[in-house]
Amino acid sequence: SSPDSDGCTPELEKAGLLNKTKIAEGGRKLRKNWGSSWVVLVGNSLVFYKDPKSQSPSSWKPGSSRPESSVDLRGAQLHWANELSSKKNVFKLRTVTGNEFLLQSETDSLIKEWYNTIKNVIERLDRE
Ligand code: I3S
Repeated sequence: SSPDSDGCTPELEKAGLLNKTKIAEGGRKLRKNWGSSWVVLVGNSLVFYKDPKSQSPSSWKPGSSRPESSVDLRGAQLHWANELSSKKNVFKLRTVTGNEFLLQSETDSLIKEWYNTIKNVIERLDRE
């Protein structure tokens, strides 16, 4: 049987490294501060962790690392947003609470996969 036969553990959909900056908090604009982030899409949430490569080996404890932040995808909006950055492959995620994030990758195929996967989750939640 699957490890989640009781259906209580949300399914991990995707995980990987992306460049991230938060550009608004509660509708209030923030100064950009790009950084590399380990991004995990699980259940209805996008969860951000520190880039494991930026951590010293001694501080890296598998399973005990806490998320830096997490985003509820219910009611969120997703748009390509190359006009908002000089970087390529940028999309913007806006939560119902007015938090806005830009996510970016130098790898075209990778950013398209992330965009499509997040879009699918948002659309699934819209139908519920
Ligand atoms: O959209 P902006 O404000 O031109 O974004 C750039 C700046 O935030 C810049 O920081 P400082 O203004 O604090 O020096 C960042 O270093 C850049 O990365 C930002 O632009 P990009 O085009 O990389 O999103």
